[in-house]
Amino acid sequence: MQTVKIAVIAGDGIGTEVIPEGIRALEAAGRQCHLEYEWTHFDWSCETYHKTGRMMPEDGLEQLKAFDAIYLGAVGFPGVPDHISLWGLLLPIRRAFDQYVNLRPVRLFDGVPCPLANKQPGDIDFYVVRENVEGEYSAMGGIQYEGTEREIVSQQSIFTRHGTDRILKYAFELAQSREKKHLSSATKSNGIYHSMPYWDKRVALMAQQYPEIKVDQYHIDILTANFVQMPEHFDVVVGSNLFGDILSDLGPACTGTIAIAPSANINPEKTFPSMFEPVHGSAPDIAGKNIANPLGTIWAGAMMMQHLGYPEIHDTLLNAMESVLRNKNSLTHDMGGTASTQELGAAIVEQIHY
Ligand code: GGG
Repeated sequence: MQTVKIAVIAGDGIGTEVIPEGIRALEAAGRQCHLEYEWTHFDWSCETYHKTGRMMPEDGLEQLKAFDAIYLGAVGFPGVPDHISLWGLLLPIRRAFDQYVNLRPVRLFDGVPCPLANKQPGDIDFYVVRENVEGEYSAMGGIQYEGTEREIVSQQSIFTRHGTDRILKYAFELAQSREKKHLSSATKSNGIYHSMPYWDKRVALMAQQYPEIKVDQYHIDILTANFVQMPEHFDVVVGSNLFGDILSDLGPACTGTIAIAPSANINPEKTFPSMFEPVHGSAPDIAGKNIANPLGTIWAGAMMMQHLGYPEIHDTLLNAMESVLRNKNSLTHDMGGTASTQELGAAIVEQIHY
């Protein structure tokens, strides 16, 4: 028996409800492949912040280094400003462990009601590749004349050549591995003077190394319109930290629900543990009601196993998801059903054993 060591941070809100279902599904799929998990739970969250003034202990990142991967639910809860909860937990992990790729698949599944007209499963199947450690997510800048009429706030975005080129390379390689071989890049270079024309220039330069790939360079505004009007057009979409984040909520919303969407924060060199989470946040409005959809977390778990070298566990989980989604009785309310979080989780486990 092989064992993988996973650090679990369920976090806040519905994070604490969906993570147990993810673990249940991973256990069931792992058993079939003679794999064991060693789960170590960390109660780092906004509640911890209230008690200790920190989202995680001072040596939190050091503790996480010992694991093969990190499985995270969600962070953020009313009472703790969002920038404190993100900069106290999620963002330091992404940055310290150089998880510079945020890979977010978008797929329309049979059985999930699609809000767009005339779309069939298979029509929507693409990846958003989000730069994950620099760009607009920066703590650089500041406030002056605070509290006065002259108050000035500035916020800097950071785009390094190293950081831009490595995420573009990942996206080009991914596009190269796919049938359509089509890469779309998101910027706003008519309005954002320095960083976005720079990104466009690096895309055009790298495109020369990948002559088989069709490359489209979009402004983010028309790109979002195209996501809604013709999502079947896309294959691999690459964007900065902020644009990638926005696109990877919009994409799954076009497939019926963002709750199904996974997010893999990857350190491709495997120098550090990578982190896997659902795209969705802690959703305080539905927390405690047992109605959260656990599929984003289960799919994130599948991506974790793919990353750790167990593609058969990934496929088992994805096949189970595909089968369960065809049964309306198993769907949670965001997908038009009435099943609870645990009922949908149980349906996945049952399907794996089937
Ligand atoms: N699933 C983790 C979570 O809570 N995500 C919500 C969120 O706002 N994440 C910010 C980000 O991905 O940059």
